[in-house]
Amino acid sequence: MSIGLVKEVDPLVYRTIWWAFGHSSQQINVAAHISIWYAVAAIAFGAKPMSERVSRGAFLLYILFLQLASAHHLLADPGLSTNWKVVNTSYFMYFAVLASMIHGLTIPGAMEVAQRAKGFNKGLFEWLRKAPWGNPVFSGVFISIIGFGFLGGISGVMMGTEQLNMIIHNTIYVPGHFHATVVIGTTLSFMSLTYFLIPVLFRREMISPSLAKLQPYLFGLSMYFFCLVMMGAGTLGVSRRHWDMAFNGAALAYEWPGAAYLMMGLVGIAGIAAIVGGAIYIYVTVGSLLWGRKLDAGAPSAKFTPIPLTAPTVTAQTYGSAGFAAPGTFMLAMVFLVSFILYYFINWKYLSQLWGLS
Ligand SMILES: [Cu+2]
Repeated sequence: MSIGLVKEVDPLVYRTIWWAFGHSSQQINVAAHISIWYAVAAIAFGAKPMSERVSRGAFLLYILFLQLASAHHLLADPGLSTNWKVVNTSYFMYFAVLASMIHGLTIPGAMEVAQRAKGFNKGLFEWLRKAPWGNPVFSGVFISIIGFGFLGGISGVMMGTEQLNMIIHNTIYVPGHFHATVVIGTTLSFMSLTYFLIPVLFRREMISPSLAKLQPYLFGLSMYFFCLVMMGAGTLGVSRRHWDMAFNGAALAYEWPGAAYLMMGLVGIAGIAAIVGGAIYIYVTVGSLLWGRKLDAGAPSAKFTPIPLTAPTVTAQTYGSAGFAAPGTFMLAMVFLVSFILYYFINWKYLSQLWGLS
């Protein structure tokens, strides 16, 4: 524009290109954190993907369809047709959602198969109960998988539906959603992997194993709560990108229900708890790099990382039940499906009450 080649920029074209790059760049970290989940299944359990071909196919679906989800940023923009919005965000985007659900099924499924092969074969969930919950490499990733799927995934599909988007567009629900995908999904996964990398790559013993064990729980679970109350406040309509939700002193002030203020207060408290979790992470990791006992090449330390050995020596002859290799994971997937359907239809009901047609 300054050298006179372009006369004017159509804001809609600008926004479409902006989000085509802006949303797509988020997929780099999503692909990385999903890869970390696969890596940690192998590191903590010696697990292999249930079907490598299906997992590769899911990554291909990301490449083909995740970028189209960029359109969800434009759902409230005038000038784009409803058809264009719906085709992008409510048809093509679901192929990307399918990919995430495949990863979300096959990674815990691979963990279950590996655990069952080691003999943790009782009932639906012995494999999960006897998982190394004291190992931050595993606990962080598992908290990440559940939070990314249940909080980030379900809310993402709701938001991507053109009509339902009108309930929460540009409210504080939006940061509630993306803290579930990016902080619980990506940040927590990256944190978990560093607990493995510090002894293996940087050859240092962790300085404070008990703090390292606590950290994913404190950070992850406070972020669960943070996202839930933020999405709750957004459902009531609290706007984002404004320092004063009540617009005090404005000519058209708005009275929020008390619950909106309460939930925004809880966002602050949960945020402080998460910051403490983040500070512990920095202390443990940077501290281990600086002051952790040096591990000589090839010499394993008794304290290595807080990873207890989980594998019993006996290998089960058969495992699984009713024709399922991973029945516990299948059960978890059904819980996910029911939550998904309920939440989706509750929001349609809510929309119908906000916007009466008669
Ligand atoms: Cu986006």
